[in-house]
Amino acid sequence: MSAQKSYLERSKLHSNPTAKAFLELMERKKSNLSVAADLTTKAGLIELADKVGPYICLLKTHIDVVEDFDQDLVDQLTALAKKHDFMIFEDRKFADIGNTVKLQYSSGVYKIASWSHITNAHMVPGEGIIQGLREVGLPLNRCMLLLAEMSSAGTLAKGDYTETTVQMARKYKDFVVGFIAMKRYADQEGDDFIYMTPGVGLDQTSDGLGQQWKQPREVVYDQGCDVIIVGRGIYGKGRDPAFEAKRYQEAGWNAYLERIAK
Ligand code: BMP
Repeated sequence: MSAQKSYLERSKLHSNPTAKAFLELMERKKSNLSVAADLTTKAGLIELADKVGPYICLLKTHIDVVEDFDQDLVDQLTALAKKHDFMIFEDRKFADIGNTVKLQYSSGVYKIASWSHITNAHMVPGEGIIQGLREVGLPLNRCMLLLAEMSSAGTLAKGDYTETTVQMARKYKDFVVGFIAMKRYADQEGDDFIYMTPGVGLDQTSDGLGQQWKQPREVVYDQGCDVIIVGRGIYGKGRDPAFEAKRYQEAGWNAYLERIAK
């Protein structure tokens, strides 16, 4: 079971170079925290990334909400990723046919594939979506996650949909390295998926718009997931992002240490 292995042990066996580097980074930095930086200005996003940078393994962006996006934002985020040693995950949630997602991933204003180490997609269109993204991403050493489940109330991503998503990930595991999921699924021979879980908050349980927040320990220790994704719990109104990021880093890492010691 990969849940019982350390990130370092898993990195040694991983076949995807970016997933391998990501697992090494988590161990080196003692962080399984990803900050969901849903900010709408370039200055705000850069300031947050710089403040939380020392505590995170992954910066998760929604680049299309930034009102004054430009190439300089990408350059600055890339420089901050180097300075603080984190990776970037554009949470694009692709959901179209293979040919269209190829264009959305490689081209347009954002050129996501040129800077985002990891991206993700819904399986609604069928496996062509993976094939399209893979054609663009694999030569650039990128990788992706599939949304197998969601954190929001009433999500349709469950049951057979989740199971088929896992099968598709197994079929394309040179490029699909993990899931957005609420729990770890049963491993098969050769599986080592990275499980990332949004909807994590130490102080609140819901936002009135369907989001459901769980405790880091519940996610990492009880459910066996690898990365906690935290947004408003860190940058929300009145919060000190560096202080909160450190708090979540410790909570996530302690839960991981407890898990591998099981
Ligand atoms: P917050 O911690 O502020 O609720 O932010 C959660 C982040 O994770 C958001 O960026 C959201 O888009 C993302 N997310 C989620 O909340 N649930 C999912 O199932 C998948 C997500 O990507």
